Amino acid sequence: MHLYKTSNGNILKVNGRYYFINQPWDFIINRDNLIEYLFNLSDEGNIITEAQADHIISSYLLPPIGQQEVWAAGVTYLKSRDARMEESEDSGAADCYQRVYEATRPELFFKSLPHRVAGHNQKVNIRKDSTWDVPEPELTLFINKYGNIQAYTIGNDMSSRSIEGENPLYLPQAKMYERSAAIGPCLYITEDPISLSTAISMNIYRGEQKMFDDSTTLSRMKRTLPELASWLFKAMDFEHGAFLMTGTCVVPDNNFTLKKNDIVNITIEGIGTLTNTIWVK
Ligand code: DO4
Ligand code: MG
Repeated sequence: MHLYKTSNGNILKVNGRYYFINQPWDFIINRDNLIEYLFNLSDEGNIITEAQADHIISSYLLPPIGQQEVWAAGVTYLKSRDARMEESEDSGAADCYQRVYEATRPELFFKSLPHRVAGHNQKVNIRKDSTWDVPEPELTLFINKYGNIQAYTIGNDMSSRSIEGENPLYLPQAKMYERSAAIGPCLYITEDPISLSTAISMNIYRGEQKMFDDSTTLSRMKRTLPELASWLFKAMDFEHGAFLMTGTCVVPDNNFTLKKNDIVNITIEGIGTLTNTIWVK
């Protein structure tokens, strides 16, 4: 099932039917057995037509986040490890990416407060003091306050490769700035954990021209999703739950950098497509 947050209330899509859910977002999502709760709500529910749902979603959609922090994992795929090692060759720091890829403890970093997060069809930024910028398509987990994964969404971990490549200690500046994180378009809630054969793809358009198009599957991830969630919750409480981007596995060639007005589309099978336009901060 899919849960959309809008400024006109929340919309639940279950088995091709749409329900209007007028409860506060964090109250709905931050619980164990979210799927059961939503099934029960749809039983009692306020059913609406597909046309009504389409209108609300296309006019009033918000990122599917309340008071949660957004965190991110890094170097969880070989592809990401290799890209970081290449970009940090001159700084002499390539080795730290190799070591974190192999270590028991994953790389986890704070990404964004909710008010800086962009949603579907909104702008995300590249920094004007950066010369090499990429989007990072990432499966993103919603983990409730008990540390249990309850839902999935699509994340874009916008990153400056020039700033991180200069020195890994610049990671917070490469990764955290206004609208450097996007999530959406909705939460995807499933009975079973998401399948590792799920496809994740990204394309980038500059005007009519397709600049990049690639896809892979989640099976290439080095770590498990519960493992990443448990590291995040090891020494921190999240009263409202948290979002965790799980690392990138699709990286444009080294000669590619984003430009203003580029359009980035990230698709994860079963969840949908997250589209963002590039802007400059
Ligand atoms: O080490 C830097 C960040 C890595 C990252 O964001 C990723 O692998 O997705
Ligand atoms: Mg990333």
